[in-house]
Amino acid sequence: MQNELLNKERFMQNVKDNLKTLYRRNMDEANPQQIFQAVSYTVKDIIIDQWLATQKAMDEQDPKIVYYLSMEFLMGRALGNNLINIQGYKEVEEALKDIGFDLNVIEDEERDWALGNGGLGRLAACFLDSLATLGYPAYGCGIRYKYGMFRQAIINGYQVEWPDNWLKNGNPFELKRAERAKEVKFGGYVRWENDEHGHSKFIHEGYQSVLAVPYDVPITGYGDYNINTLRIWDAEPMNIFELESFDKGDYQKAVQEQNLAKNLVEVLYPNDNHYAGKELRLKQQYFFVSASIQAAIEKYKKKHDDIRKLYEKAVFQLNDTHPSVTVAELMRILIDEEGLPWDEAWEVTNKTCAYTNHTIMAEALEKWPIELFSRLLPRIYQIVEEINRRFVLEIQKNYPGDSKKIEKMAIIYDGQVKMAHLAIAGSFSVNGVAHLHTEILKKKELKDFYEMMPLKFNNKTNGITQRRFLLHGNHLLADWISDRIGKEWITDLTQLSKLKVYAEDKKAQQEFMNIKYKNKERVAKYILDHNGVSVNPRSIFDIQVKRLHEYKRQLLNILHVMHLYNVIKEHPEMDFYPRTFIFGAKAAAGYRIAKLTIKLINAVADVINNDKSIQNKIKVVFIEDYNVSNAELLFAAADVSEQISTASKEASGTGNMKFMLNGALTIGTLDGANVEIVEEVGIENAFIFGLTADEVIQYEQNGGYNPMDIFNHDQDIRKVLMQLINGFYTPDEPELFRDIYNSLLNTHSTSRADTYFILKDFKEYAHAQKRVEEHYRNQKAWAKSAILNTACAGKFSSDRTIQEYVDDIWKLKKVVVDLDKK
Ligand code: B1N
Repeated sequence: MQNELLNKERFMQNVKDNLKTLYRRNMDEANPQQIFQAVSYTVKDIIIDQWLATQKAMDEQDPKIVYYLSMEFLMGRALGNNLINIQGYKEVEEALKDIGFDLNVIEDEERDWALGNGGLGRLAACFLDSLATLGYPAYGCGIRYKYGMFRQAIINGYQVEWPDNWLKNGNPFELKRAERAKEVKFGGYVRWENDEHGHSKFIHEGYQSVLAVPYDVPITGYGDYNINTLRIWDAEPMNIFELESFDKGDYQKAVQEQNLAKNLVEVLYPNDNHYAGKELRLKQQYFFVSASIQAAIEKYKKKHDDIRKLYEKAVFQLNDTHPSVTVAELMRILIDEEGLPWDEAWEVTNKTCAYTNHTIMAEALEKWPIELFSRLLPRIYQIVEEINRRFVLEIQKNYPGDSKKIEKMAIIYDGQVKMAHLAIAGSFSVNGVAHLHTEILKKKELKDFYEMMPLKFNNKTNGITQRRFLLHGNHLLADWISDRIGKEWITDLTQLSKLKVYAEDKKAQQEFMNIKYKNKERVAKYILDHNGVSVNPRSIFDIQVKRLHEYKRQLLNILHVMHLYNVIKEHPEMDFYPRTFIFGAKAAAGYRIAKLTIKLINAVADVINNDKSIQNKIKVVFIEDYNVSNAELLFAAADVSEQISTASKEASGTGNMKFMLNGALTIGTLDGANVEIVEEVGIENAFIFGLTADEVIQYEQNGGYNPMDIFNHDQDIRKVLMQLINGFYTPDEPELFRDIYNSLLNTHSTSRADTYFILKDFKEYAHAQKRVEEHYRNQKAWAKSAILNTACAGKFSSDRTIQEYVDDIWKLKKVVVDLDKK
């Protein structure tokens, strides 16, 4: 085995032993779930030694640690990934095959760890993978939701949500650390008291407590022996015993605390790029932040007495504003518990916190009503008030007499606590997630902050881990690449540029397209099994998978499919290259128009897929329950990657990078990281269309545009739009898609017509799609572009992103792990 810790015979013996201890079964009596559990425990045993060795090395070397604070970690499955990272995948696959089991089937027994919504949560997971692989000391800090992202079923074309009871069969990789539990306090009131030296002190009383109990999960890095930790917090009641006796303690309070603990971590809020303002959400935020910061400080104090130097050993990276209450919680601990004066506490806080912004969507901005915030977190609110008072003085100093600046920049204004402003004021670094996004932050969204503190601002273009999204998700391509350029790309993705010499090589082109074909066959089978629809792997696989959101414009895609269908029906003789349009998307449970868009896609699919007259020229498929695991299959099988957001709205995107890495060509707008993708691969190897970010912003500042002009003058578009309201796709309910029609053409109380410029970009999109078809007809030209997409994806490794965070923000040193010392 490549990993000398792994010995095939010993590995299988351990699997057998685990089967016996866990289930009293022999191999030949075990079912796939039981094998999954037994194999996972065996892998965990191997990992544990390396984990301990890393812990020990950390203890000795006492390095600075990054704490990546995030409400979401969209991990996907652990088993396959861990086998890849400890370099034992192929060997375990063989060993299982010897006894008649398929590792793929065993992997499918694991539930996805869906502790996140979409890009933001998956980014956090990719970062953990890269941090461990590069050997940097890091903790992921999050919440152990009992129910993760809901599971989606499509019933009669509609999305139906099912609870994601992911822990039902237990989690073989987690470790409960009851001894590290922390108390977190909510509510109550605060009063002053003088201590023995006559200093005034805050006393917090009448609060409710919960016990935050950490579960540690090992994060394997590829190759070397570095194992980091993801620490996710569960909530338990503090005073469980009081419940059992009526005369002991405060029964009422005990019941309340019991309920608080039960509700706190029950479920992940299924909103992406949207803030709902729910009280429980703020509780979740403070809960995991307080527990994580307490644990970090406890760790620091084991080795150091001077809390004023905390920043030398710890940095708190805030994954968007969701954990930005960190700024105030750290101040609270430094002042109330560590006894620092305000100025010193503020200096420490400011040197320890850093903030990443992930979106400019106005509806995602977190603003808490003062009433709610101060009731839930009375002491934290006092501190925020004082931070705000001093920050406003700062603004006044910079802009004397300019009350507009205060209005725009204050942390507390208009009855609300603005979490982004708190995060910016309290951090030494503020970064965006792609070049264009950071420029928009500086010039528009956060302009005032940028002007007052330009040095804080920096860009860190997102990335993805090639270990999961190529090495694990696309074995065939991974092997093909390694055969040509060696295996270094696994930990240095820039090596892929060595593939450029194969772009025009006939044999290489053939092989590359054959691999794509095999991956398309795999997805075709998945679609047949799950959707009962048969699709042709020789057709162009055109894929849009991501959360459903109006700004991502799945609607543009499906309206264009409707248009193509019209054209084919009108011109049956026309030459048309067969295409399979694949969608996958979850809509937030309360997002009406998004859910209606899912219904539209499925209604269109029903009609088109069953129309024999078009001879399978178009198929439309909606992948149910899009998640990290089926995403891995889809990226590997894509010819065309749909990245068609309204320019300026998608901060970065990361699916775009996963498709590119697997050799898909992008059809997209100049938005987010698409801009950088095109920079790397060349505009001739992508299909770029539509308004630019500057143009969109221009229109927005002038009150939009008039979609009616387009409706009146463009017959193709008019025909498609009329089909939304004439029952063409849903004869029983002709009015079903009226709201979509209205969103495109009518001005509403809440927004302009066609807020996302779908009709404005339609013609150019259709034209770009024609270019896709022409390009695909020339298989050599296509193969060349596809190879170049993979060859030019080197920049988009999260290893590169993490190295930039380390160099510019975190200033970490690698931990050297000596396995013999375990
Ligand atoms: O973060 C990703 C980016 O690649 C995407 O472009 C961006 O849309 C995504 C509130 C969010 N931004 N904001 C969120 C998620 C959950 C929530 O409750 C906002 N997600 C993104 C990684 O940078």
